[in-house]
Amino acid sequence: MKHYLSGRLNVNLVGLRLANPTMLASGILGYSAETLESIAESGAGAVVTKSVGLKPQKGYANPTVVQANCGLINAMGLPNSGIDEFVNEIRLAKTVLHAPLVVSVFGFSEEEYATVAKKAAEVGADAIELNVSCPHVKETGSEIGQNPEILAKVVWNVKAAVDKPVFVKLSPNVTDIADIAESAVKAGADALTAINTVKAIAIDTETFMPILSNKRGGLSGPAIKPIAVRCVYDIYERVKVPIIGCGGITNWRDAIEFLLAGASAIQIGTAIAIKGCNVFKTITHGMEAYLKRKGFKSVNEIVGLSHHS
Ligand code: RRO
Repeated sequence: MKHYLSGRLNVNLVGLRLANPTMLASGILGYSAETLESIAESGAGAVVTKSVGLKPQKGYANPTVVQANCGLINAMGLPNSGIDEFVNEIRLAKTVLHAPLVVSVFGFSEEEYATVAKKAAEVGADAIELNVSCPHVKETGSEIGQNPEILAKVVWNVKAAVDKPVFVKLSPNVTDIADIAESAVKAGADALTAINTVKAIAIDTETFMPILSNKRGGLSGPAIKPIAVRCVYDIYERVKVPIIGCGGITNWRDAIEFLLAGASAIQIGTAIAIKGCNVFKTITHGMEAYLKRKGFKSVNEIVGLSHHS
């Protein structure tokens, strides 16, 4: 792998070799092979696609995104081309990408999750990320991920269908995320991604109406970072599998904070919309300088350090 040089930032994430711990989060620019490759070229250690389901889906009407004070609220409604079309993009991505490709999948039943995951894995996905945490689409996403028994069935079915690592992306919109994490791990999850967006709403004071066409959406960006760090911290205390931190990371210090809380890698989404793709290089350079300054030879040495007082 071109970018995997032996160095301080190298990470082995359940067998996936990342040149550095930054990853493109699902949902941002993850529709085509071309954009996935340009993100990897910008310095991401791995990329995650937009979530794909069994059948094509248009998503919600506009407006689907609204800016909040410290982030974005979105309700896209899982727009996607369906897995039978998307396999072409996965195949193409595999021919051009120099970083691991993670395909995010969703379904409306445990069988659907397994079918989509199997098709993605068969055409070359290096890992599968299960979206069991989209906060605003009925009968999928967090309706699955908020229920430990249903979640376990989904994870179990997917694990039985694919021989690639399975990440489970968790919702913060639950009473105890560590309980949910434990259930996913017991069912076979190889790694956990924490977190998806936080349920939110924005109301237009002139029209008196919610701004998004779906009314409710998911909040991302700096506003949710402390929530996400707490979720990673709680999960790290409960389970042994690697955690991928996600939520409001915009600079190297945010990334380091997630690692200290227990994340082995981190995902970046909203910051790309705000700062552009350079954010990957800015963050990795900052992380490298920090590790050097603190005398660490590998980024892996600081994972979970805040738990060992
Ligand atoms: O498509 C969306 O509306 C969406 C998804 Br799949 C998700 O997982 N999280 C989110 O905030 N929006």
